[in-house]
Amino acid sequence: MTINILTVFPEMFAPLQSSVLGRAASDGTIKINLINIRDFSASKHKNTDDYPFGGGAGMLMMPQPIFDAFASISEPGVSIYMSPKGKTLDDATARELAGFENITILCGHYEGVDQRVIDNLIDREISIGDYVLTGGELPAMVLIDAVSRFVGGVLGRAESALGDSFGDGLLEYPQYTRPADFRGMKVPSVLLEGNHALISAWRRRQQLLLTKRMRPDLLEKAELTPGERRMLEQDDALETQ
Ligand code: 4G3
Repeated sequence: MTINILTVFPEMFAPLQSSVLGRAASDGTIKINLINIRDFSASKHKNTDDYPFGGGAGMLMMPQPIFDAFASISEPGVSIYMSPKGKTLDDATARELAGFENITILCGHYEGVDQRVIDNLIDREISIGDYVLTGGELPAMVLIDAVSRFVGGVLGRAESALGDSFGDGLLEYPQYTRPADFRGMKVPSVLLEGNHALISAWRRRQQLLLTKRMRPDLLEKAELTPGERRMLEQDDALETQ
């Protein structure tokens, strides 16, 4: 997958060279193509922003440098603007975007971009949550990380995205590693006894109880058996562990 990123701060994307995404970039599984919008400014002082028509606080990114930067991309694929007005990123959107061979992400700064950019160049507006940041760069990195996990060859067997949280619409069960007793804090005994049917049942129950306690909204969409729905109705089942 090729990910084109249009930004005035390409240096902010250094974290993509680390860890799992750094490996995916090094071995060519994911190609990151950073495009500095400022390089396309036609003005003497290489400006990329200007005052909004009609007045108001702050600055807007001008259309010309963004249109010219976009036109320099040979295969933009699906184009995305990171925006507080966008559809909130979720697991399903990340999986869907992982199916594209090319994506192009526009990062806005100041108070955003001229509306003609969005109307003429952008396929989808995506938000990472209901808050405003100083730029779209951190949201773009969040999107890239979430999408990359579903691109074939990015995660190894140990990191597999298949069985993890949200795949089944539920929160992940609690996990423990050695020692079995750390300063008197004990690992639940069922996990030490080697009965895999009991372990699976315990983990499923933990997922259900934790999701009901922390994110009851997720239970509406999750696939639960009638027995599981009944179990969650009982008030005395609400205590986890
Ligand atoms: C205001 C995206 C700010 C308008 C971008 C762009 C948060 C998100 C910006 C605009 C951002 C988000 C840049 N902040 N919630 N800042 O995904 O069009």
